Amino acid sequence: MKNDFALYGYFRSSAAFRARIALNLKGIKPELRFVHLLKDGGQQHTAEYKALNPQELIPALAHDGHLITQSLAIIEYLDEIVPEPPLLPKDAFGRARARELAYVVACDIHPVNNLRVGQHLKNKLNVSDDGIAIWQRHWIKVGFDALEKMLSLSKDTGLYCHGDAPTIADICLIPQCANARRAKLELSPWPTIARIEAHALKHPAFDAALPKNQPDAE
Ligand SMILES: N[C@@H](CCC(=O)N[C@@H](CS)C(=O)NCC(=O)O)C(=O)O
Repeated sequence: MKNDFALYGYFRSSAAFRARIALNLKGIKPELRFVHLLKDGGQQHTAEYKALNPQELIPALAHDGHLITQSLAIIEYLDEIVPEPPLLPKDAFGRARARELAYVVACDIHPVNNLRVGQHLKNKLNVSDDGIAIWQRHWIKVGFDALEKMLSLSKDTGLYCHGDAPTIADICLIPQCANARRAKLELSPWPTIARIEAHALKHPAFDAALPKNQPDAE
């Protein structure tokens, strides 16, 4: 395997945070290419970056002449080329459950709270900053209420979302916890989520991926 990884990211981006955790768990140290999502009107919108990712979103991972976008695709790609430690459970039901939990965050909570959604609400629909904050907190609450039940009622939940080792579910959940705090939500209404976050952040792969620990952190 060629060791020529480069990650396009931004310290605050929770989707890039997911990719950073997966890379850390696999022991891969990519070259970091910073895409500031606010500076210059958003560097994700430059012609140079648009040519790489027509979606104008981060993260993107360059490896061995390929460019992969979408954090979930990046995570599963890394898991295939570097199988240990696995990011998905060994059994089919376990894999389905870990993906199910991951998708609650990545497909249902995060997309409606993305930067471009907030910008559209503000610039085109005249929603105030307070209105956008209410919107964001609402969708996090809806998702976390469901996730809390899915986690607390299942015997498959362990120290992490599924069992006692980190999976794709934790890789999505922990960055979303950081987003919740940025939206001024405490995690106390969701004790299982809070417990899993506290445990995960003791793992160096999660801690090193935190926004505050990135070289471009402001
Ligand atoms: N589904 C995508 C979402 C990527 C995404 O939304 N990234 C955000 C940062 S967390 C972004 O680049 N936002 C830029 C914008 O909204 O203009 C993934 O999982 O990679």
